[in-house]
Amino acid sequence: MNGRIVKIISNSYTVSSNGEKYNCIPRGKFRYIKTSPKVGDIVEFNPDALTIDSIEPRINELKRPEVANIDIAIIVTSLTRPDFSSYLLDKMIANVVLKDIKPIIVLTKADLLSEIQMEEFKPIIDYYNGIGIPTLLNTELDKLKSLIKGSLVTLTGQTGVGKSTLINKIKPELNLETNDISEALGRGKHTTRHTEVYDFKDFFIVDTPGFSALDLDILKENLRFAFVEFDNSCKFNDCMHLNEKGCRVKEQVENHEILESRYENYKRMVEEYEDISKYPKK
Ligand SMILES: Nc1nc2c(ncn2[C@@H]2O[C@H](COP(=O)(O)OP(=O)(O)OP(=O)(O)O)[C@@H](O)[C@H]2O)c(=O)[nH]1
Ligand SMILES: [Mg+2]
Ligand SMILES: [Zn+2]
Repeated sequence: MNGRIVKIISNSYTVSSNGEKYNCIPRGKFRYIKTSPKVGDIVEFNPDALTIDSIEPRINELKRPEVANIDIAIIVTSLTRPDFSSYLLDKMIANVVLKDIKPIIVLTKADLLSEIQMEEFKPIIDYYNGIGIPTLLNTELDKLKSLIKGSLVTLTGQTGVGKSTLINKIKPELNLETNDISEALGRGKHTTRHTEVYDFKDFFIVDTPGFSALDLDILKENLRFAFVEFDNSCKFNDCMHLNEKGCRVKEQVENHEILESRYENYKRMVEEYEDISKYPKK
């Protein structure tokens, strides 16, 4: 039979098929090939032996969070507690866009900001909306629901930003565990510890464990295509937009067509790549 993996807890894989759920274990052969099943995978399974026998080819996959066949990633970012990081935000966006996963930014904890502090975020919100990445607050639930209709959606974001809280806002009955960040960090643990798909009929949302650090999951030479507003038609078609002559992107920055932090974050990611490549690959 065919089904979708909707939950993984250690070595127990829950497969959903025709409205039924089956707790399966993967057959031994998965240990010998490099891939292991991920939440979102379509699999062939045996409902009697409760084994997963094979994984259908994936449309896409992410390493963090560990999910497959995703249509939309809701990038959950807090404006405070933890502090807003445009670098982490741009990295999360870069990690998903080249995989044909549509990013949506959901900002949380605006209620903890003063009006003046909130004003400072307005141009940033407008900018991302302007480059085609819908950006909204976690209070704009109707807008969010209409954007994700018919999709398999993953949540992604640092620990404590409010991913599980967002799911609870959409469906309070789920009553997912959430924790104040000081407490969560004090224990050195993430509140959500497994990845699970929640079925909202009109859409599916995957809650995922948060992270404290995130690696780039794209090739360095593709980084410039992960910044959707970059005009890559420079004089040299392998232009990395650093100090090359005839660079269109640098022109865009000078003309204020690109948000300064976006370009700075791009350069920092290129540098980070340089740092990584100094070390041997694992
Ligand atoms: N004031 C305020 N608090 C929020 C908001 N969203 C979430 N929180 C709080 O932030 C804390 C962390 O929320 P969680 O939903 O557990 O965060 P998470 O992203 O699921 O964290 P992990 O599961 O560890 O990855 C909780 O105490 C929430 O009540 C918000 O919009 N405003
Ligand atoms: Mg959580
Ligand atoms: Zn260039």
